[in-house]
Formats: sequence, structure tokens, C-alpha cells
Amino acid sequence: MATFIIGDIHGCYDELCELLDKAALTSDDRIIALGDLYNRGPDPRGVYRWLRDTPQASSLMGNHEYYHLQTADGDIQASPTILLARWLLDEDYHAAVEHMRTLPLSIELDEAVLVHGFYEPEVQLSHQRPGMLLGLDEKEEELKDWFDRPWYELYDGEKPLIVGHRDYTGEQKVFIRKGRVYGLDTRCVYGGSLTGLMLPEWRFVSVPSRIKYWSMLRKRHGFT
Ligand SMILES: [Mn+2]
Repeated sequence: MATFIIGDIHGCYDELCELLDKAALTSDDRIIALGDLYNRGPDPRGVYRWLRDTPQASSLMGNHEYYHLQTADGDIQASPTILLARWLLDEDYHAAVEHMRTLPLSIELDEAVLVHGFYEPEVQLSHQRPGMLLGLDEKEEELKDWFDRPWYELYDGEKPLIVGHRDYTGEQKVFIRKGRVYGLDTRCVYGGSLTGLMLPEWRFVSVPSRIKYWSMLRKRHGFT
């Protein structure tokens, strides 16, 4: 049985479908998205319904899902990003938020550990703080203050680590750090590509983004 790991989808449903076609999965294969499923993209409802209706598919929680939960619980005010996704998810919004509550912060496979955001060096997986795994900005600041090198250069876990959330190459390309840390966020919603990684072969599959969606949607809806 293979496992297909997918980077940050951000509502890019057309590219998701194209990626799944290209990966030529069998019905036995497991699919795991790394989180940031909906925000900033054109079709979060398509992504939600795919996840809901595909038994072999699951997802981690990303920082953007966490923002939805915080907003729904009244802890923060809704940002334009949240409002757009809420509007596009429409009648599915409530169910989508309840589904977000169920998403895990990490998944450990035989071949690798998966998280959306960051991984604090010198701390084992079971003791990682939630905000670190989610990739919250304040945790990124802590990592910069505490360590003299990027966290991924200090990653000391037993298994390779697969993450989304950031484009560490700066070129919308897959990030590979010495076979130890793999970054799959190739920035589809910003005009890059959507990337998946097939395990246990460690084979990358990628499809180009069709449009710089977030730039387009920001202009269309007058967000600054
Ligand atoms: Mn993220």
C-alpha cells in the first residue's frame, strides 16, 4: 500500500484533481494532505467535499484551519482570508469547521513523520508544542531567537520529516534537506504548483498552478 502526501492545497481544487489523476493512485492507496486546505483559493468547497467523500483521504491541521476554529470560537476576529473561505464554503461551512476540529497535528508513518508547520529541535514528537506543529508566526519568531540556524538544519528526529506551510527554497520548488526534511508547499495558490510525494518510493508528482489565485481573488474582492 502506498501513501500519497499532498502539500498545501489552499482551495485549489482543479489542481488537486489533476494531481490525483497524474499520481495514478489505486483505491488501496492512502492520501494525506498536509493542511491549509481551504483558505485563499478559488474552490474550498470542492476540496472539502473531496475530503469528506474520499474514504482513503485524510489531512493534518494547518495554521489556517486553526484560524477558522479560533474565529468560530470567538477568540479572534475574522480576517478577509477567513471571510472569503467561509463565503465560498457556503452551506458546507459549519460542517467543514466541525471536520477541522478532528484533524491531527502530526501523523507518524513507517517512513516519515508528517506535520504542517515547524518542528522544534531537541524535542521529541510527543512533546512538540501545538503552535509549533501548526506553524504559528510567534513560534517561528521563537525558533529564530533561540537557534542560530533554521530549524530544519537542526532537525534531529529519527525518521525523515515531511512538512508544508513554507516555501524554503524561495523558488516555489520542493525543498529537500539532506534526505531528512522535505518541504512540499510549492505555493499553488500563489501561482506555483501543487506537489505530492508518493511513499514508500519517495517519488514527487507535481502539477502547475493555473492562476495566481490569491492575487486575483484579493483584487476581485477588494482586499488590501
Ligand atoms: Mn500554513
